[in-house]
Amino acid sequence: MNPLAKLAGFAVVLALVFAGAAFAGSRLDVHPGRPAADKPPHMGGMAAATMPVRGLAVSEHGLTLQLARRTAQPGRRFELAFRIADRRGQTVRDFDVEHTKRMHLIVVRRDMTGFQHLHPTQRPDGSWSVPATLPDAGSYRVFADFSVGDKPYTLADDLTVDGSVRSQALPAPADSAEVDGLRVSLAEAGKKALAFTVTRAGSHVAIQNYLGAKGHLVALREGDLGFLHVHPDANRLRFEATFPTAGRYRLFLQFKTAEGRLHTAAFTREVTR
Ligand SMILES: [Cu+2]
Repeated sequence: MNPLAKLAGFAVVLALVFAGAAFAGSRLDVHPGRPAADKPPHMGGMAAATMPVRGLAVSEHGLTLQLARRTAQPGRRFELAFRIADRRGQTVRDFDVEHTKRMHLIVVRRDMTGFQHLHPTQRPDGSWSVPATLPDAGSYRVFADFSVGDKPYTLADDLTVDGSVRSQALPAPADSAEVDGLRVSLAEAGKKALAFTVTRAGSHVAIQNYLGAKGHLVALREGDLGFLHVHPDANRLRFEATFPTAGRYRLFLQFKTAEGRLHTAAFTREVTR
């Protein structure tokens, strides 16, 4: 969308907000003039285009994620296939290598359980496919994270697993997590960076490279599952991540220990302003 269209759209939204406020004011005795004094938060510096949140849309900047199917059976292995289409509907074939892969696929249920990080293989027609099993029923978010022409994209769509759903509340915020007998702790947690340490029974555990860095981190915002853009550090288990808003985020940290096993530790992080 060009900036003018975006601005026009925003003006319409504002008009609707104010009309709604005026209407609410007439019934609820709220001063209709009040909301105008407070600018919407995203007008205060960071334009929508530069927000470090992606993964909210199926289509962005001319590219569209097209899942081959949007339903699956619980516990039954299936081919999770998709393609990336350009503006003319053609399948995109050329992808940049990012974190040693040309396509990263993140699958997580809407309640942020059942996290999976998959690397699909590209088929001769340019589409992608990976075998997947989703053990539990529910609505899943599927994020395709890739780069085309040096431009990063995270496009997402929903995939539903039929059956009765037992959704789980987001775990309380914590500074450490236990996984596979390891303790993973947040050593540094600022607004722009996160660093972790890994120990076993109090002793430091050596980790080896995973996807060209010391680890891989996916951070999702509670509510809309907004996908944060995160930069890994080549030498340490440290990531540059900017949290765009106050609120709770779920962090999925993946790293490989010396024996080659991949571990995923999940944390809830509360960000205040
Ligand atoms: Cu990946």
